[in-house]
Amino acid sequence: MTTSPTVNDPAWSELAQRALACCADLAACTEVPGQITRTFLSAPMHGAHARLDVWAADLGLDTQVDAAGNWRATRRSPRPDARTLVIGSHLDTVPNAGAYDGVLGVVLGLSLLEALRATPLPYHVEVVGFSEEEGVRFGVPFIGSRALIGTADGLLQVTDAQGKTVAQAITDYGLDVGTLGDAQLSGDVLGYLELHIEQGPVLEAEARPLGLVEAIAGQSRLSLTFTGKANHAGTTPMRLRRDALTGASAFVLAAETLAQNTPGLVATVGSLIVLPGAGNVIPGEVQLTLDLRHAQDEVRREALARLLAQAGQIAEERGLSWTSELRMEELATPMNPALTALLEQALRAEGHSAAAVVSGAGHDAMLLGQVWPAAMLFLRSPGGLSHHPDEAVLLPDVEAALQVGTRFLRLLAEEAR
Ligand code: HGY
Ligand code: MN
Ligand code: MN
Repeated sequence: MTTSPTVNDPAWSELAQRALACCADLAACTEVPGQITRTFLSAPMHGAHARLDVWAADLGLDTQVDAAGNWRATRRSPRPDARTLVIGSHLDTVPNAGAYDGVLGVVLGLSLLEALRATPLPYHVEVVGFSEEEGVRFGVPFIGSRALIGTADGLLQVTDAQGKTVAQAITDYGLDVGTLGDAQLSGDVLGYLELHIEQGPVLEAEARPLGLVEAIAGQSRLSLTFTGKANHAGTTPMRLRRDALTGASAFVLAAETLAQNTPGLVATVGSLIVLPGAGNVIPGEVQLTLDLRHAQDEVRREALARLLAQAGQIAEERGLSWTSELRMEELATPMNPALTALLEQALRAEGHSAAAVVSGAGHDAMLLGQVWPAAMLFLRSPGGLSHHPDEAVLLPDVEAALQVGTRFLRLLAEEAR
């Protein structure tokens, strides 16, 4: 493509098809054959990086993998004092994931540079594929984007289910954890743009291909343990039991009830481990996770306080002990007004609604947005489905995102001149 395609130019469709083909290609980089599962610095991530390197090389980009495992490709501006626009998303996935959550945002960053291949820009562009946003392997999300804002050091000793630390995972991948500081974005960052599937039902319900993100909901992620007494399932009368699972179940339902009765609050217990886990043994211990989110931090924090009080009450009534650990809290993050206004201008210029949406899903933009101006563009999620192998995206919506994204980069170039 020598110049940017015009609106109905079939080149947009070709570019969008190439992006989707690249997502399909990356889906093959998995820990579990037949599924898409790619966690922090697992072996298949090497394959994902290698595939992206091929496209980046074709675009003449310099690529590297930083000490946090982030894949990074830079297109340098001819302007010596240029600032840097970062375009990115994450390359890790949840277990048995879809092919677009995170990955699409990295690939579309390259697609936008392809669309503007012949257009000199007054700013550098760095496309980043973050190494860990989901928090699956270590129970702590955003390791990759924390490294870019310089706050990943405190995570190096966190351990995974096998007792391996983040630092060891970095070393095992072939990276030098001693250079983690070099991963931090230095210099003059113009801002951060993330394109991502909505992962929810709003755009589809409003028959819109794209959405302008105004803010990202805050979230609390905890692990809780309820401890009772394992005993014989056949000989122990009900009145003498201290069943950790029935207690944990009461807590799970309490979380659901609170969220159902609090507008805008979502509460999820996504993982629950029952020990010792035998059918004829009364559960002695249950370990579970709690994911709590809301667009207003005070509502989320108050809900969390109420749930922890209920956990204590449930435990007391049932003769259980319990512990809880806050694994992560991210505050609700408004997107940057100026950068978002430019994205809104690009949406309108391309004939799209610019009605804003709040993201219930967390994104790397929550971290980058703490330090630099951040903006997000959503693509419609058919069926509102995500974190599921049937997660999808529509070719025309990808074309629309490329047209709006290219327009945004041009508008930003005019501002940056
Ligand atoms: O869980 C989330 O909010 C995101 O998909 N990591
Ligand atoms: Mn996700
Ligand atoms: Mn994501």
